[in-house]
Amino acid sequence: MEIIDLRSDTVTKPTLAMRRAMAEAEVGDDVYIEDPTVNRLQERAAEIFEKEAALFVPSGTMGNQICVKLLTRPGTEVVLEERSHIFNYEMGASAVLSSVTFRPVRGEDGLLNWKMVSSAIHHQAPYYVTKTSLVTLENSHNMAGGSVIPTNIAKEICDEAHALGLPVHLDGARVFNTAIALNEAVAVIARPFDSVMFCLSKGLGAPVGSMIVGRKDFINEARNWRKLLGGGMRQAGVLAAAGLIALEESPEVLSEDHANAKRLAEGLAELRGIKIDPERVQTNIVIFDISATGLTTLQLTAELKSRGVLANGINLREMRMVTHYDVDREMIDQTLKVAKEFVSK
Ligand code: TLP
Repeated sequence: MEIIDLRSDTVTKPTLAMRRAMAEAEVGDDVYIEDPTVNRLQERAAEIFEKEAALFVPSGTMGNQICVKLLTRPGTEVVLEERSHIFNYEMGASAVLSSVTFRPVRGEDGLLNWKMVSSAIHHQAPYYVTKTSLVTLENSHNMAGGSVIPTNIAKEICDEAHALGLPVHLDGARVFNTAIALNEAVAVIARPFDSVMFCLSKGLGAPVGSMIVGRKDFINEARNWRKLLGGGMRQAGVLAAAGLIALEESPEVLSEDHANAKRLAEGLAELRGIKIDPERVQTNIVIFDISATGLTTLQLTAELKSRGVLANGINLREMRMVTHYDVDREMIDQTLKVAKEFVSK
């Protein structure tokens, strides 16, 4: 049975070109900043994002957490969206590493605007109120169905936060998907942010790795923290080689994943009991409510799995399916066929 894995775009396997590049990669010791392939990847990332410098890190989580560490002070608060990855899926790392608390805000479809953010910021509050030190945004927003923040709204949040002396970090794990959806360069999306983390290992298809981009002094500090966290990776050029291919070649094919996600959402919307508005699917993530089917997400996950389709529930009501380059259009149609068997029309 062919397995259709829609659990995440993290499941993508490296392409043949990536594997070849990995085999042939020129390497050195990256802790000495002597791995030519890692250095090249970092230079290219900085160039593409039009930032001063970049750092290759083992994971998106480490990238986000290093930025939170560098942009906050202990005993302060981070304002972010309620469903964001930094808040929900990073093991409370910001509490452990940065001694900060979170002030989550509910966005509309995951989207925050300045009014929502400003109402959560503690700026000129009395001394005994926990002060805000950082705002983070997530674009595209994973658990809000891959929704996208328009650049003017993100820019307003950044500009206003900066006017209060607050930095803004972007969790851009899927910022290349955002760029496709907005038809804008990632550099334009990244411009107003102090730091950006993006992942090579999601839709871009690299086996391992994420990047932080920002100012040179910031990246130098980030390198210290990467080492402290055990992320000094020595001959990491074998990974960076795949990352370079992901960075150069994958962005242009992401639109196929978006078309597949749209098709999937449209098909699911026709099934009785499934609630999803395909119009809201802007990138490669499809989140749908199955509560009216009478099934729990645990039950549907098991049923789909028994027919070769892997997907995850994100709670008892909602399932998430993520498209990526190892899933083609036929597999989407097969997924819909399988779903129809369990959910009456
Ligand atoms: N997301 C994973 C899970 O952890 C939920 C997934 O399957 O989508 N920011 C965002 C927005 C993410 O979606 C993720 C991973 C990360 C950061 C962390 O990246 P990694 O997994 O490399 O630490």
